Amino acid sequence: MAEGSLMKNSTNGDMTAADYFATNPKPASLDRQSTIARAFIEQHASEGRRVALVTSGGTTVPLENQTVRFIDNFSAGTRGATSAEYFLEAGYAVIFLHRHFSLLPYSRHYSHSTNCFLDFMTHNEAGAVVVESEYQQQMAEVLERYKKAKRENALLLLPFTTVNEYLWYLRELAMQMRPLGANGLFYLAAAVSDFFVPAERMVEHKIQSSEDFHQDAMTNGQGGRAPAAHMDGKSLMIDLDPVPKFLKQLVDAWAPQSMIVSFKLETDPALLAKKARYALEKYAHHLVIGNMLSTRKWEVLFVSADGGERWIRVPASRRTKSITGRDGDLWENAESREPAIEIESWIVPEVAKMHSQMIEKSRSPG
Ligand code: 9Z3
Repeated sequence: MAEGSLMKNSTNGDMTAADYFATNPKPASLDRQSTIARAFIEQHASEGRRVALVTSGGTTVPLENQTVRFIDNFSAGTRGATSAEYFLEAGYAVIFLHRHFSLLPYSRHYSHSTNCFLDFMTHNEAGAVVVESEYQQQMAEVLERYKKAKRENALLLLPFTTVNEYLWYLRELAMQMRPLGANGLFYLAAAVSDFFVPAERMVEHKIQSSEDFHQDAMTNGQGGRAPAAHMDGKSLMIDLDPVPKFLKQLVDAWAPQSMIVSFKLETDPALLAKKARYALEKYAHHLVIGNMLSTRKWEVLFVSADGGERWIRVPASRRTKSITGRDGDLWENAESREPAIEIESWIVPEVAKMHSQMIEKSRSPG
C-alpha cells in the first residue's frame, strides 16, 4: 500500500476513526478500567438510574514517546467537576473521565483553591487536627454529599492524560453505555485537541535542541512518514495531523440512542454562535453549549435543534463573590474570584430537563 494511503480517507484525505484506532496504541489501563466501568453501568442500569459520562480537563499531545514535551489544551476541569456534582444531585450516576490531576468533584472545593488545604485546618485544645470553625458548615455539607455519592457508588473516576487515551476511553465507555439506551448522557466538557501526533510519526526519545546532538530523524522515529516533531537548525518544527471527527462517530455509531451534549470553546465573540450552530448541524446531536474563554463562568450559549439559541447568564451583580459570609446555598471565599453562582447549577438542570424530554420521546410510539 502506498505511503499514507492506510491512514487517509480517500474521499477527503482525513484519517477515519477506524483507521485511528487501528494505528494508535490502546492505553495499558483500558481493559482493567473497562471492567470496572461495566460493573458500574450494570449496577445503575439495573436500578433504572440515568448515567452521565462527564468528560473534563485538557488533553495532551505528546511530542515524544518517552514524553518530556507535550502540547496541551486549556482547561482546569472546573466545568466538568462542578457539573458532575450537579448531575449527582439531580440523581444521575456519573462516570467522570478527567485529565489526571485536574479538578475533581467535591475535593475541588479544597484542592486547587487559593488557600492551601492546610489553611482549612487547625489544632483544637487537645492537639487534634480539626477544621477551622469558619469552614465547618461548608465542609460538612460537601462531605455529606461526597459520602452519599460514595455510599451509592454513584461516582466513578477515570483519569486520562493524552488525547489518545481520551479517545480510546470515550469509545470504550460509549460501547459500555449502550445498554442504557436513552438513559445514557454524554456531557463532553473536556478540551480535546484537534491535532495529534500519530504513533507512526512519534519519535522515541527527547528531542535534542543542541545541534551537536541532533538525532537522525528517521533513526529516532518509527520509520515511515517523517516525524511530527524534529529540529531544523535551531528551530523545533512541529507538524501535527488532524484528529478524526470522533463526535460524528459517537453520534452515529457508538451511542446512537444517548443524549449527547458537546461544548464549543471560542475566544472570538463573532464566531461563537456560528461555530456552535455549525457543530450542531454537522454532527446532528442534541445540544451544543458555546462558551467564551474569558466569560465562561458567567455566560453560556445553548444551541439545540428543538430549543433554538438562548443564553444562560449569571447577572452582573452575582459575578463576583461578596466578601463576607455565606450566600444562600453558595459558598463564599474572600480570596477567590469565583462567581457567587456556579453557572453549572443552572446548566445541569436544563440539560437534565432536555434529557427527560428526550427519554419521554423515545418511549412514546411513532
Ligand atoms: C469547554 O468549552 C469547557 O467549557 C471549558 C471549561 C474547557 C471552557 P474549565 O475546565 O473550562 O472550567 O477551565 N470545553 C471545550 C470542549 C471541546 O474541546 N470541544 C470540541 C470542540 O469545540 C469538540 S467536543 O471542537
